[in-house]
Amino acid sequence: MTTAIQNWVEEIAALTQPDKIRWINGSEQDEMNQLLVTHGTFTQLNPEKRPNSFLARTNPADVARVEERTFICSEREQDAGPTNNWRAPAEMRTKLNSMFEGSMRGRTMYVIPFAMGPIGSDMTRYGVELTDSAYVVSSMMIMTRVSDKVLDEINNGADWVPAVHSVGVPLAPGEKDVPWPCAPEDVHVVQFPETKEIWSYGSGYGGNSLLGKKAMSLRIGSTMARDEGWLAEHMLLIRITAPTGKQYNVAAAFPSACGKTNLAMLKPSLPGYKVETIGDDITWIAPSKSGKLKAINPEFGLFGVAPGTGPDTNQHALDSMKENAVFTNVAMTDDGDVWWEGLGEAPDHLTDWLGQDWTPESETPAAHPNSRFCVPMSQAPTVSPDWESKEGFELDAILFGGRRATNVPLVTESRDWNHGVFMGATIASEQTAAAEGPVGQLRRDPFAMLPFCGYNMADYWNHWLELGGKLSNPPKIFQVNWFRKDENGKIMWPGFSENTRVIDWIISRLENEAKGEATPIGRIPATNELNIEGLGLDQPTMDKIMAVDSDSWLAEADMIESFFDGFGLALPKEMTRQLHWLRSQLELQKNNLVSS
Ligand code: OXD
Ligand code: MN
Repeated sequence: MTTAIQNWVEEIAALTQPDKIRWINGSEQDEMNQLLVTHGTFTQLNPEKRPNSFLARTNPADVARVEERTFICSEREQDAGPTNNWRAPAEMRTKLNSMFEGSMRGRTMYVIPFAMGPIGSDMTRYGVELTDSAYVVSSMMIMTRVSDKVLDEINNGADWVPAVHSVGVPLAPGEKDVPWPCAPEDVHVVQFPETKEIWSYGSGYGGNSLLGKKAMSLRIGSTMARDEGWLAEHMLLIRITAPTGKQYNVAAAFPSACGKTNLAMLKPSLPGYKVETIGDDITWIAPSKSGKLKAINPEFGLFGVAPGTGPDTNQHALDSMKENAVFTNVAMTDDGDVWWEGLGEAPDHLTDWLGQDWTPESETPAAHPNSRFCVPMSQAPTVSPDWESKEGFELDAILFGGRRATNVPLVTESRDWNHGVFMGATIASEQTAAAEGPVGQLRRDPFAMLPFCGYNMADYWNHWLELGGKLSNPPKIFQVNWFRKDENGKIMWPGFSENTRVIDWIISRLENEAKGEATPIGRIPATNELNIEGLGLDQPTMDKIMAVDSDSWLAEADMIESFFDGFGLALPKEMTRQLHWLRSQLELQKNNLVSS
């Protein structure tokens, strides 16, 4: 055992004062699940319907990531940038010390050694999470590779990220625990980028407590990536086989709850296509020897949004959760199975996510809008046989998307890498239930990384620009939007499986077969280039789906400018240049002059 880890465990135990310390080696899944059932945190689902699967109901105040309580504590405020909550490290340490003092009293502190990425890959990074929550132990065993081998790697000199988590509810001797202990008033999710440390307090919800995921793989990950010359991204990763037999690796960044898992498990609607899942939420990307980018999924499981996942939207996801699944805040059927909005017709009676009776007449949803399923990646029927490849997958294309009712066409190809970075930097999306805050409001979510970038977002754009400049064969970058609405508020594009048609066009651009049509915002499919056969969409609707309206885009350019202004001098000049170019092209289009 490494002395460094041992010393750290003892130091945190001295601070948090748990009753017991338990080292986890990856073999404890069943034991933890049974413990959680006994404790009342888990309800075992009907084994005949869903073997070895469990439902957790959280405290109703602990259901999502809490962005206003997520902190980046870099030495200099400007290194956190205007999109992060910054606190001075010393001030935060004092606060954390008093919050964590005695916070594990009456509980067991679990020591979880975990790997993000296949153990032994040069792209993999290691971490150790200390937690007083058995729910976190059970979920970390699904979401990450928990193993003694991690300690061996660390013993052999690998770097590791220390992560401390407490639900923040110490127990007095003899005090009875509640099924879902948490301290919602005091939630803190804290990252120290310079020392690569994570501290999370007060929440058991996965996005705040499974520290290998957002905290390590994205917030600390992005700072490691900046320092070491790679990219840690909020992206899905898929391998597509085209009818020609040729394979393409594609990564795509969409904000939370905007369909990454659906695209990651796409059931192609066009004959001859096949999509294999490599990852659905996080992708780590590094330059390859051949001047391309190669990518891995550092995670080991899926932690997907349940509502909206149904036979028409994502049958593959449903197939992945037939057994060995942990559900959180979904509804329960009278025969002990799960249900959520979007799964099909509602049964006459359910127990809702709050544990109350529910009928189709009820006015509240049966499942919380951010309720989740958590299953091993290997259970996805679409999982690539190579998904654990240590070498990674060379990327052919990167997609950026968001949920946009207006302005943004179905698909747009960037002119080049730098323009692609501008596209990523200017993603906006209507807010969803994955984080606290008003659902539906448009917010800029650059690279879908707004809540996940561990340093100044403007420096992050610069890192992307610099990295791209070093690649001899960078992937092509596209923007997609499945969510454009007509004047009656109806989404015009059928989406889901039919997104294969967009992929089909993207591949024909990669092969230089389709020519596309240049617009001020990039290249869109020329009329007849997108295969819409059998969709029943008429040309006027397609025109609306693809339209690039000069006036609305000039207004969008103003919005982008005020967003960029917030970054002050840190904003890369290249971003301003791209914005000028966009405006000038829009003016040309508006005046009916030729655009490039
Ligand atoms: C997630 C999120 O849970 O992005 O993946 O919030
Ligand atoms: Mn996510």
